[in-house]
Amino acid sequence: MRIPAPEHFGSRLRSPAVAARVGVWLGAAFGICFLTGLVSHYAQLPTHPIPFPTAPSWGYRLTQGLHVTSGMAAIPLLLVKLWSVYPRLFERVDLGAGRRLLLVALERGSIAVLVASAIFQLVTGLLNAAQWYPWTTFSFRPTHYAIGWVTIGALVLHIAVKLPIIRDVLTRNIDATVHDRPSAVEQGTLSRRGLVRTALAASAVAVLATAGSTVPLLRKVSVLGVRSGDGPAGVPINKSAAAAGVEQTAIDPAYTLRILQDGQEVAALTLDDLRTLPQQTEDLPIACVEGWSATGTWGGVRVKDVLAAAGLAADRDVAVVSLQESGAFRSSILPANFAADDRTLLALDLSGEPLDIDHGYPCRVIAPNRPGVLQTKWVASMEVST
Ligand SMILES: Nc1nc2c(c(=O)[nH]1)N[C@H]1C(S)=C(S)[C@@H](COP(=O)(O)O)O[C@H]1N2
Ligand SMILES: [Mo]
Repeated sequence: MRIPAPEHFGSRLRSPAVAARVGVWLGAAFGICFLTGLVSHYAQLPTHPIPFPTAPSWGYRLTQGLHVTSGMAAIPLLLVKLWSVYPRLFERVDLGAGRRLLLVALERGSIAVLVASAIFQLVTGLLNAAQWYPWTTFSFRPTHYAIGWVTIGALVLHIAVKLPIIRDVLTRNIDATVHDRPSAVEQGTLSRRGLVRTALAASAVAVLATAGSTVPLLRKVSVLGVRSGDGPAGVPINKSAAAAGVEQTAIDPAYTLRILQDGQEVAALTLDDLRTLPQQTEDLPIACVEGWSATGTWGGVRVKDVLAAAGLAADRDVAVVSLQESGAFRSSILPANFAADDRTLLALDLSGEPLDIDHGYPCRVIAPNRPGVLQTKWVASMEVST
């Protein structure tokens, strides 16, 4: 088998003029994805050097919707961009003196890192949004976060290295032949402009196919956004009571919510006790890290009122633990500013009805601007440390 050389690739479509134009959109998608990813990561840290805000209540819904959607938008763009530059992979470089060797190694190495990390991010993100977790050897969030930095670093380096060419081709007509391979010839009927438009159209389709999981109006066209609107009271179910192994414990008539302070139980509240406390209603979204979100009308007791009923002030972080006995999402930390917020509820009702067991009966956490993964269901205890 013969290794191909760039001149074996004829199509004029494979040109820096195309790569740069698709690259502008791809860069924007990666930029949005990176920044919103930082927000999501920070929101999920157990402690916050700078408190994560509780307002606006829809903030995380917006940033995480953008995160998943911009990642989806990037997939077709990356494929077209890789296709357009792929012949360069086979370029033989005249290495010459040592300094040139170093430069070439750096350029190629940074592109290898960029391509590998970008593909890793899009594939793991896509699988996560599809709720398919084939990985058992690494945990998603820290890995996706770390590789996110690698990707953005390699991207900034790549743009800096290519800036002269990028500027040159973007200021010229897309059909100008500067920077083209000499072998590039017109083939077929698709024009460069047509290819760029096709890439953008494919990207728009990817957006529409995903965005319906957060934007109710798009639900019908969102073939990938299957989750929104499903589930009891129109709110999707992430993990069912059966999957969490709480079918018995959640409906146990002897259920009490345990309130602890430094490991000591200070109160045990029955469901009736919780119903006797002042009730609040709040419209708040569940915004899953996987990108889907849905607003519910939640009824229940303010967390600060629950703590007050046990004689505790809502001025510390609260550790919330579920009846669920194992699994990564069985507990969460409710930061002090969230515990103190008037809209943060220990929800008992959704849409005026007692919570469905799959939504967290007998009670669950619902707080504004909080990642769905931290909205702990089937709450067994809340603990304050002093
Ligand atoms: N105990 C427990 N609470 C949980 C989870 C879980 O697996 N176990 N999943 C979380 C995630 S990832 C999300 S998005 C929300 C979804 O809530 P819902 O199923 O009521 O829509 O619940 C959260 N609370
Ligand atoms: Mo989630």
